[in-house]
Amino acid sequence: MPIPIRSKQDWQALDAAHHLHPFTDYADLAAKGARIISWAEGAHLHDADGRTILDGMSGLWCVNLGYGRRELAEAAQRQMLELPYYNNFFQTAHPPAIELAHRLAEFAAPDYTRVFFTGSGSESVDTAIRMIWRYWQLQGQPQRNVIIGRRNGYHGSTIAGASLGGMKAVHAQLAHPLPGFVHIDQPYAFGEGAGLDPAAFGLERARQLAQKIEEIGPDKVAAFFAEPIQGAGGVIIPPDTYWPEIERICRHHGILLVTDEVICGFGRTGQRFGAEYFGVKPDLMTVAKGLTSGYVPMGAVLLGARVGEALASGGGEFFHGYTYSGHPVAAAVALEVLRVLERERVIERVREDTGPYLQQRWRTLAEHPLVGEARGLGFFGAIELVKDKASRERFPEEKSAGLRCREFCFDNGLVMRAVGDTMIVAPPLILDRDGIDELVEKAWKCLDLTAQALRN
Ligand code: PXG
Repeated sequence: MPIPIRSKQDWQALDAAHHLHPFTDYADLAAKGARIISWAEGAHLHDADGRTILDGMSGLWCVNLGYGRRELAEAAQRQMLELPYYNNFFQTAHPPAIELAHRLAEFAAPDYTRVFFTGSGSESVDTAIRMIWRYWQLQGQPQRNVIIGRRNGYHGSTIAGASLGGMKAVHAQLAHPLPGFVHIDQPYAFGEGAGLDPAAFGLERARQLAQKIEEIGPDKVAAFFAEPIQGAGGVIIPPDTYWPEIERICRHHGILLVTDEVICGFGRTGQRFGAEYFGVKPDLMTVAKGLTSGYVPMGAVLLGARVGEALASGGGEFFHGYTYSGHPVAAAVALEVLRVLERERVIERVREDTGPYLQQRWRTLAEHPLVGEARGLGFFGAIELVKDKASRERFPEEKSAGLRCREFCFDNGLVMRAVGDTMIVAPPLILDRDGIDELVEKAWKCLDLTAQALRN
């Protein structure tokens, strides 16, 4: 039976009565009613009011290949008819999961040779944490179990992911953040490095890791776990000095390095992974989102030789897995995504053509009176809304500059997200030059509207 056809008002009423949304202020939502997105094609959404909206966020950083891809739908349908489900527990497997593990190992060659499948980014993060603990147990060093993350990092919404993440508001709602997760400061140059040379600031932030390791005791630290570029935290791009120094410190102390590639993976930086962009080789990488372009849920952990071989070479059973680990339908879609990435040279285009073009156009927003900085990389963009460009002074919180800008964007045909007063975009990787022009023109117009509203 198809989904029934109802009026927008009916959808909103049913939604308000029964549906608890993720990351939502329910009183706020009840007052306004949900925006109802009806269908989408390419990089554009269509809502229940009949409006067309450029999706500057690829859904939630995931629909990298754009909407309406027949080959992805057909891959799912074929697999559902052939084998809609079977598990990979208890010494069984099926061709889609095996083929995807093989193709991912080729995609991530030569450094990542093994794959563990999950159902989401959060599950990938939990899995990586379980692997880190298991690795050190197998090494005979179970006391090495502290994991270092970063303030304002985001690693998903399970209790482990939320504890590893460094979102203050999230921690405040955890009755008991898990022990064994500690945090260092983020490499947020615009917000926290004013007046400092970016290269020096990057090194200072990286060296906090060394200090933290000394403080805890090097023999107790298991891993450092971070996003190459913080996404949910506001598209925070570390200075070039940051990641190589982080890697050096991890190697010096023998601790594992994990990059959370849930957003950066599969081409958003113009390279396969964020770590590759910054020239580092983590021991583990968590992925999700772009792996299936968001068409069906799936995540994975990619393992380099150090942890991969240790886990695979025995020591007894690894008591971890999900019903949907390696789900055949998700695996079939992911295989098709990898084919499209290759056939359409999606990552190369972002690296060589559309990424540089987006960055050149995006930087022009810095000339707007409301913008303190316009930064970006690959298919990431961020702008900082400020009251005063020179001093970087922000608007008072009650002005809700970011949220107002977001509303103007929605009403004028653009999805741009607000993280406080940082406006961010991460458009589908298939966006062409015309789409990029549309994105930047709409963003400028909405900045004008926001500036006008803030004057009143
Ligand atoms: N790691 C990172 C780096 C993420 O960005 C997760 C893990 C968790 O993935 P799942 O699939 O469990 O959601 C994420 C998810 C936002 C926003 O508002 C970002 C995410 C999810 C929802 C909202 O920017 N990232």
